[in-house]
Amino acid sequence: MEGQVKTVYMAFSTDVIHSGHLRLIELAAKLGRVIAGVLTDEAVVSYKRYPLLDYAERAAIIGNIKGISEVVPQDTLSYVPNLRKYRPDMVVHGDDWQQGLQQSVREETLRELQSYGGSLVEYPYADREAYKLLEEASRDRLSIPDIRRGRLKKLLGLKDVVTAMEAHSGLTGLIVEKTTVYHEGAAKQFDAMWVSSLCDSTDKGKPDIELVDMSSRLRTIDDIMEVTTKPIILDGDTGGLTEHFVYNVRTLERLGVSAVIIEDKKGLKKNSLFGTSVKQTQDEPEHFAAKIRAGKRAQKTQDFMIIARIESLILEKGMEDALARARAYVAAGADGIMIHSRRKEPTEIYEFCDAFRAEDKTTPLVVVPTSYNQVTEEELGRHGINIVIYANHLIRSGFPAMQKTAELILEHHRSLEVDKMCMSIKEILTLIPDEI
Ligand code: SPV
Ligand code: MG
Repeated sequence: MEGQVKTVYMAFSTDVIHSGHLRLIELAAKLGRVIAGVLTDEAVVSYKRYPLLDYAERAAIIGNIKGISEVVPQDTLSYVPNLRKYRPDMVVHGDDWQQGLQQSVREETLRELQSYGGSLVEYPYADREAYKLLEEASRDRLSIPDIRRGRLKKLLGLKDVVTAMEAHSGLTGLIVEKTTVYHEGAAKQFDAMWVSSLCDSTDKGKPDIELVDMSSRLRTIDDIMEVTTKPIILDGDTGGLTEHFVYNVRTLERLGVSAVIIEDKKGLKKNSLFGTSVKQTQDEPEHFAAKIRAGKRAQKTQDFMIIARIESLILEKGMEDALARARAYVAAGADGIMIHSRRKEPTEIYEFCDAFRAEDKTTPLVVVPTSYNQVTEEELGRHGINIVIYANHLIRSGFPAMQKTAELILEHHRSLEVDKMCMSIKEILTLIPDEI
């Protein structure tokens, strides 16, 4: 209606307000009554770094800025659900979202606005060096051990299913840190990193038999930590001798690792996916529970997690054995249970998780769906699973690509034929910035 105050919608995911935001709000307020959609913590972590301030803090700050009339939560990176709910006359945004990941969010917003006669108003984005430095400082804060360590527990509180992808070097760490996709109205990133014994050993050309010692594992973790901010879950193999494990718990905590997962095997450890085709011995439940208790006593902070991995299904010891061990390990203080299987179907995993959840509603459950990889995270979530680990996929995809490249050069006595498989020289030169 003529003369009626228009409504203007803006979305905010930032926890660092600067003059660029204030200027945009000032311009938006001239157009009408401004509704600020503040992205929930879950929506923020779906596409960028973990917020330093939680939703309530960010909503309170934004709600108090001059020119903002109302604050509402925005549950997804996509504007569409809120546009349908509030039907604003306009959306105001900086023109920076015309490129990159946000491009699809913009297109979707435009389509939705056009469907009911709304319009998009864009102002030049203030790309000041100082703003970039602020963002970098926020990232630096997230990589500080005390801040990074507790993030896995926070994510478990925030999301139904937390995903972890394996990383075995600074470079693969960067892939896990930065890869983002936008699909059907939602952005998605991995939540955490799994430092796999298999991949860490393989990358060093060694077998996965606890031969790569803790000093070397710590070196890998440090390489990853230097260039990333996401929480780290360490594959701690058997945890070694209890007398050594307690020292390692403190070291990992001090470094800012969020969780260690130890498996209930003893003697020479072989990779679980060998199953019973090689000799592997399961530890006595009492002995393994004592190792967990010792680790829990040794830890200094509240937020570090020791997760017990049960190998009963791998070693064909039966469901009852697995469930009894789960009870014993939780009673010993385990902060989570990982149940592993090498079957092609998820049946035994679901049977275990359903039975476990019937008696324990809260202890986080962790799975590694390598052999039963047809299952989706959503399906696993419906069986009470909280952490899904993609345990070896970057090394398994990287290796064949490198091998093929080596073969082609040998075949052709030159490198022209591999060019189409390689990233450009410009890309590799600029992939890692010179400065931090
Ligand atoms: C690893 O990634 O090293 C694991 C998981 O322990 S698995 O290889 O499936 O045993
Ligand atoms: Mg392992």
